[in-house]
Amino acid sequence: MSTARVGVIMGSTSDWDTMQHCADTLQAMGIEFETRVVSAHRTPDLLFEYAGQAAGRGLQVIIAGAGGAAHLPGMCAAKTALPVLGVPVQSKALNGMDSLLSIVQMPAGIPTGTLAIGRAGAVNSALLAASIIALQDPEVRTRLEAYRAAQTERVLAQPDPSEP
Ligand code: RP5
Repeated sequence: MSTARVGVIMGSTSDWDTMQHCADTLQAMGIEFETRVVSAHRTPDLLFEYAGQAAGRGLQVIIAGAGGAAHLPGMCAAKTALPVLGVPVQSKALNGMDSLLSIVQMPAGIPTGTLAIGRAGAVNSALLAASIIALQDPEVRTRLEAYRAAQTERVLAQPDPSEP
C-alpha cells in the first residue's frame, strides 16, 4: 500500500518542468507524495480509475497540473470528493491564459482550487496541500510555519535591493 498523502498528476510529461516545483516543495514540507502522468483526453479511463481510487488508497489531496484545454483538474474533481488543486501550466500558444480559464471556470457544484499560472502556482499548490494536511498533522504544521518564517527572514535580511 502506498504511503503517499498527495497525488501529483499532470496531463503530459511536458508539464513536469512546471510540476517539479510542486514536487520539490512537497519534499521540503516532508509530505509523502506520488507523481503520475494522467491525461484527461489521452488516458480518460486511467483518470477515472485514478480519481475513483484515490481516497481509498489514502490520498488526502490531489494536485493536477495541465495546460491548454486543461480539463484534468475539473474532471478529476468530478470523480472524487478529495480536495483537488489545479495548476495552470504555461502553454506556448496562449501563455497559460487558456489553462487558467479552463481550470478556474468550474460550474457550481464541483469546486477545483485554482492556483497561479506556472511555477508560482506549482509551489503554492504544494503549500496549500500542506495547509490542508496541517489541519490534522501538527508536524506538517510546524514545518509549514518554519518555511514561512524562513521566507520572512530572507526578506528582512535584505531590505535594500541595491546592496549585494
Ligand atoms: C495538456 O496538453 C497537457 O497538460 C499539456 O500541458 C498540454 C500539451 O501536452 P503535450 O502535447 O506536450 O504532450 O493535456
